[in-house]
Amino acid sequence: MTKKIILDCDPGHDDAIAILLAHGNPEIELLAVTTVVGNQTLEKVTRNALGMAKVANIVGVPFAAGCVRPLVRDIEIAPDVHGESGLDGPELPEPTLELDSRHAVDLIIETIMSHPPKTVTIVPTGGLTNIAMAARKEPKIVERVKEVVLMGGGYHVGNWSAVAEFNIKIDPEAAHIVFNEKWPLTMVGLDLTHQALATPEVVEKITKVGTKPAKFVLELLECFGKMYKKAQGFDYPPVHDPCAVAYVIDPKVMTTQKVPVDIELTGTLTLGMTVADFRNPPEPDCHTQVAVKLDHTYFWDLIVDALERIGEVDYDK
Ligand SMILES: [Ca+2]
Repeated sequence: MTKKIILDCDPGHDDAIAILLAHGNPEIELLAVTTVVGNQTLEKVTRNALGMAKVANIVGVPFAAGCVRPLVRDIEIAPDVHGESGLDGPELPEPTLELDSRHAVDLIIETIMSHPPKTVTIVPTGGLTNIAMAARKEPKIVERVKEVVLMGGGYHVGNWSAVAEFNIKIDPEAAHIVFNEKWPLTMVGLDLTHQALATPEVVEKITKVGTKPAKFVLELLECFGKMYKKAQGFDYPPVHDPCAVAYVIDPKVMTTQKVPVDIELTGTLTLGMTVADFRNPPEPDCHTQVAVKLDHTYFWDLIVDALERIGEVDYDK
């Protein structure tokens, strides 16, 4: 049984690698890729997603563009981490895949409702605007999905403020909706993704793959590494988004802990914080859990394996 996912993303260096992992891993059936404003404008991240389809030779999967701005707040983008294009570093090929004519929110709803109950997992790796809109437009999706496995938040650390992570902070109202709906939700936050460092050993393994898509990933990591060093002082870049996909492939790639999580909407210093309440054992109906500890070797081996399976793609042709 493959695991059917909708990847809702804002590529983004780490989103790009999440797309490659989802496409290359045999356990995953990629039903749709949807884009949302985040690391860059909707126009730029959508172009980047389509470019990644070309790099990985993804055909027959609908790609749709979603919300151009957060529900309430002004647009905040992250050029200091992802550059002006949203995917600075490698040269992105001209996309050939055509964008689906549907709005991402409609594609998400139609995809979930047209599959049997509890078979589709939503994997958001950007702000939660599209997912919140989908839950409001068609509330039946909440019972119908298998689960939501998102990259975002952090129960002990932030990156867009002292306590808030970018994906949550840019649209906290959307995050509030998504965390409070009763679907099973796994938060793969900074606590976990800061362990997913692209170390020299990782770079060496990817170099050995030797294909054009692998070289593309190396160029992504090189640029991402420089940006991360400058922006946040990391020696090696944390590659956040594929961690959420890896959890869907095999939950054993990380440990998790059940805990209630809510989103701060009114704090003056803490807006967008994912507030996890560890005081008591979770209630039996607790529907949220957080990712805690990553198996670093297993995680990167999944990425290398996906690249090997994708094989050579002469995407300039
Ligand atoms: Ca992202």
